[in-house]
Amino acid sequence: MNTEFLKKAEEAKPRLTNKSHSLKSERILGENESVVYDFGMHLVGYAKLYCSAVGAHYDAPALIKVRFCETAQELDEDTSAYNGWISKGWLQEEIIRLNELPCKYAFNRRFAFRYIKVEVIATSPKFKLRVDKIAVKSVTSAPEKIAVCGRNKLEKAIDEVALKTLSECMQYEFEDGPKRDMRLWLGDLRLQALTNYQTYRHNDLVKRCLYLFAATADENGNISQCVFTKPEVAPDDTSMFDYSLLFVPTLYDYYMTTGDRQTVNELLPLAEKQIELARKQFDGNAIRDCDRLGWCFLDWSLELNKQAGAQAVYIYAEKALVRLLKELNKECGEYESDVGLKSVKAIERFYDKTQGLFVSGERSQISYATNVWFVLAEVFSSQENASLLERLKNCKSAIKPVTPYMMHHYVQALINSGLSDTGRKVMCDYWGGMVEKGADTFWELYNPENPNESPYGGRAVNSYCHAWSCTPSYFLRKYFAEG
Ligand code: RAM
Repeated sequence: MNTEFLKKAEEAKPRLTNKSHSLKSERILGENESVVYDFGMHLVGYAKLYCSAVGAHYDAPALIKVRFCETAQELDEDTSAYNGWISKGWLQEEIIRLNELPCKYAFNRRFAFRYIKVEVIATSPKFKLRVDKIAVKSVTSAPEKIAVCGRNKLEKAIDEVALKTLSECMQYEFEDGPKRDMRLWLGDLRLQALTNYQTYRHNDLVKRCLYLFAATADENGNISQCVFTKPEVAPDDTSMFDYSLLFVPTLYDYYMTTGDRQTVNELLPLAEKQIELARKQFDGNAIRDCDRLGWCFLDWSLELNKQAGAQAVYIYAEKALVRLLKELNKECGEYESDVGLKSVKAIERFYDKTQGLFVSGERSQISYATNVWFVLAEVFSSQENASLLERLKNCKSAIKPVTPYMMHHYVQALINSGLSDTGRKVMCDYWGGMVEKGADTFWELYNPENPNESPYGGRAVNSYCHAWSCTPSYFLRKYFAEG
């Protein structure tokens, strides 16, 4: 652990502000009866239940089950059927005994929710239970309010939900999702930072997160995919090819926004290190494939082959490094020539001239992920990229995005290729689809063709307020502000 960097991260730790919310109720619940409380908006915070016994003197503890749900659909989810590979521990439900009544029961876990469902499992024939009040203290490190933007009702609604999504994920760090995993991931951070620069401008929070990643890099300088901060700061023991590399453009964006030369000078060697380490994955100038799940992320589609997309992310990151070095008036010749070689090789190895699309892996798989990242990597001109994106749209077999993370990159690729209007429409259709389905905050996974999409083996653990889906607020301000 680099203690100097850790100290800098801790110095930039924000204060959380909190707000009180409460709901009163008269409902009296007998065994197997339940009630749902709707707070009318998504909240991240700490809840207290005020309960009392109704009837004769209570002669047994009341046994209740309390569920916290981010969306109305989640209320209908049969959580007992969830058997996926991500821990059941994330399910937001508790079975508790109220030993004395009346009582005030405070949950010590922080929850993310709009709805709270209270179900009585057992009382006794002598008494029933009344939940008199639920009080919630919600928390965030986002500054108060940002004016909503957009040229029509739908865009304004999308912006409002996106702003709320980002602010709910702004805690002591930029969390990926306040329901799960509640921690700092690099891919999410990059998009949160971009959106933050256009909205809340809490730039010290970005700085803190950059230092947290830097402090926890391993002895070779490799940056982990995510960082835990409780009980103390620690890196995850795994890294992903693309996420480590994305440290570079995240640092570049931070510098271009803040001009904070001191931070950037301190973190620059680590940015260079990510490029150096990523080179180990190459045979000459072409990247090797790898079948370990999660070696490179790109998107949460389990059938996606990551080989070619990984090379595109490498080129994208190395170009960001070249730009950053130029900004700092530092030598960048070696990176420039390397990125040239890797780009030529990428076209030779992965570009299928007949189809006019990039293909990946042994089976020459076509996907949005691969092609979009090559557009972002700018191995072709913007005009050529525009035609490539047109061919991609018409390619029926192309694997489509399943997360707002991948959709963000698709919209960005359209904008960069001079197809802003299409980008805006794609954004409105995709994020607007979630708004139409009642989203108060945007989701981790959204596949309009499959409402049950989940890479985890069940959507009960999906997060419905997820950092990487906040970027319409970035697009609307940066590219679509006028007109
Ligand atoms: C999910 C996390 C996070 C993402 C990783 C790759 O489990 O919630 O958002 O960055 O996957």
